[in-house]
Amino acid sequence: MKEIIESIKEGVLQGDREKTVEFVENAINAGISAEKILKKGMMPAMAEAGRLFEEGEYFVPELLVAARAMQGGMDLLKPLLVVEDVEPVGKVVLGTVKGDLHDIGKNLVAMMLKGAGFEVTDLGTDVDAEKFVEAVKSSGAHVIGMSALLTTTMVNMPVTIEALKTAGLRDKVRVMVGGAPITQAYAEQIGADGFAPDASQAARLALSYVS
Ligand code: B1M
Repeated sequence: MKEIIESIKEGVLQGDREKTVEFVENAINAGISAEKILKKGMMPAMAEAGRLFEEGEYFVPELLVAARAMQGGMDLLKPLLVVEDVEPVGKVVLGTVKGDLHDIGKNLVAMMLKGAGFEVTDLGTDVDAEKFVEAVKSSGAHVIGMSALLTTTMVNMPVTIEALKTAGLRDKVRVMVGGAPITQAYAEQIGADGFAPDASQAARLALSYVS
């Protein structure tokens, strides 16, 4: 099993989408759980890519191909993590905040939420406050989830919270935030209802809002 997991890491780090998909397929066929493939293989590989970027060994193009390889693997894991065709336990509007194009973590959160039985409206990346507010209005969401990966874009989270207040929606929806630079203290500071450090805890937090 260790070898298969190592090959997945290598596939992502080399930005080889085809190989990554092949290695993930091998792992699934070998009976390794989707969660293990993600947590032991793909996520550590992205963390390593980030470290290499910080050290100046990787540049944006390397990060981009690594992200594409990761996404290829995630597409295979999706059906294993998501429960289809069941009555939703609640509705979540999800997006990466304005100015921010990182979506791997947000996509994982979407998968886990769907796996937990939520109907998810995924607004994608670079989502401004108005778009979040409109989506909450039109979907009647119980929870809004905002993701940010940059210290320069996390400041757009409180902007959305203010816009929800202005629209008279703040009391109707729970606000959940996450992403690498986000902490519990920051969530409290900006008046969010909760923070989750990873995708599975995000799903657990959202469930606590609807149960
Ligand atoms: Co960017 N990038 N990037 N990048 N990138 C980081 C975030 C960075 C830390 C790298 C570094 O310097 N070490 C750094 C940010 C520094 C800072 O702000 N302090 C950085 C930078 C600087 C940049 C650019 C500015 C680089 C440039 O152009 N010079 C640029 C900005 C573009 C923009 O957004 N406007 C940029 C671009 C990119 C790419 C496009 C090349 C690519 C993104 C591709 C994509 O997402 N489709 C990319 C990548 C891949 C990364 C790193 C390497 C990996 C991010 C990732 O996908 N991690 C990242 C370094 C790192 O994080 N180690 C980095 C894997 C993912 C599973 O984890 O997203 O943290 P994460 O999600 C976690 C949790 O955070 C949590 O759950 C997930 C795990 O279960 N979570 C939530 C996430 N959202 C949540 C929401 C929730 C709850 C939990 O509730 C709603």
